[in-house]
Amino acid sequence: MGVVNVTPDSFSDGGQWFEPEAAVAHGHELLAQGADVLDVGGESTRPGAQRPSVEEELRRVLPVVQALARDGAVVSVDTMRAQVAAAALEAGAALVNDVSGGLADDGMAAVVADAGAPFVVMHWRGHSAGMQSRAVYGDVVGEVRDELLARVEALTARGVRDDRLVLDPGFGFAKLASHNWTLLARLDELLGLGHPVLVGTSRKTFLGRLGVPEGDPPREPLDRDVATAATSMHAARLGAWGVRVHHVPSTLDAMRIARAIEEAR
Ligand code: PMM
Repeated sequence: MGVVNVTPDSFSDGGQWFEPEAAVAHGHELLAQGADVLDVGGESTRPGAQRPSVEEELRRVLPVVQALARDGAVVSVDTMRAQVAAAALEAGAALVNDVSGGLADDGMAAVVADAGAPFVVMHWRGHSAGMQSRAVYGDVVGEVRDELLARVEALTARGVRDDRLVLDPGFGFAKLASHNWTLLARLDELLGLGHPVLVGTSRKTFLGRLGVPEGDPPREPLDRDVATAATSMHAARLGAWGVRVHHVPSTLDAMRIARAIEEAR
């Protein structure tokens, strides 16, 4: 899954593809590089980011979803708002990716249930402002699993089909670096829940801290693609359904290596 952020302020690529034409061109570039799905989002979840209005979010994502879907791309819309999800599905999006797993907007369950669209349910403990104060776990894997399963139960009770749900541990969302590493190490426990799993580690801060002395700033987001390829390859080898990345060629190369090794066994 290649990321198309139509935002002025995303942490790793904010502003680069803010104009619809640039975002559409970037989507085409990701497809040419080998992405299977394009994830179009209009709201940055960076800690401290201001939420755009619904109108502004619609203005950002709809033309991009529409153009890419019309050109034959499988498009996912990255939104926490039911109204944006509904409009994007109408405009040709094939799936909805909600970092709040339906918690941020009570209307989301009905929209995805009615559309019968696949729905990515990410583990979430609240909006970005202050989310790191909620990064408190006894057993991070057990708690993420139980909280995701609670979402599955709530969503299926609202009419979303169980076989439409994709689970995502939500790397970096209310997680400290150690939580992210534990979730990666024990990803098999989430993969065993019977739902496809999406993994989004791309360019996240915990990767930027690798090999950097304590107290120094993390590496820049654009210098985290090799690390992203490595974590994505790990997830894919364990059986993840998808990996969400900004730089497709590096991760695809890692996937090819994983496959070549597998085939040579
Ligand atoms: N991470 C970001 C945004 N959307 N969606 C899913 N399903 N999983 C993620 O880990 C995730 C996401 C972080 O923001 P970015 O687009 O700026 O990388």
